[in-house]
Amino acid sequence: MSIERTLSILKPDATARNITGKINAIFEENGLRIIAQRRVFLTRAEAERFYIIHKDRPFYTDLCTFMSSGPVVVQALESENAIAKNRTIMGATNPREAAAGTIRALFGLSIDQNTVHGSDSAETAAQEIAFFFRETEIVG
Ligand code: IDP
Ligand code: MG
Repeated sequence: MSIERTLSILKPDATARNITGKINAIFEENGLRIIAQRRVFLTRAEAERFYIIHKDRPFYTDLCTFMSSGPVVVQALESENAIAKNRTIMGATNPREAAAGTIRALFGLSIDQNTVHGSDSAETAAQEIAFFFRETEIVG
């Protein structure tokens, strides 16, 4: 294990319900430090670029529509083993399949409106953090 950084996004369903603080409290209670954070309204083109890896999936259009439908909070989180730790805390993609107590089980509304994004590997974490933050905006 080593200190890692991962990209997190609090999705439009989280900002709409004013629960970003509740979610951040869960990260902090679990030892994830929020070392960069910004609230942004993604353009459709930005959402399409961020999720380009999914461009051939049937849900790509709906995903990009949703992610550009309201404000999001983009964050870099840091801890030991942060990438896998955040995926565990988030829960499964489909909130109905997410383990009890996970963010998606607690707050997710549907497989589309599942409240949080988290990087899934060291490679994507580095790419996704660089998508939103300059090095000077990250204060560990
Ligand atoms: P993840 O967010 O758990 O990593 P991914 O497979 O990377 O899941 O998918 C990205 C996002 O696309 C998901 O968070 C979810 O919002 C949406 N998504 C994934 N699979 C489906 C699906 O089968 N139907 C509708 N939306 C989906
Ligand atoms: Mg993913």
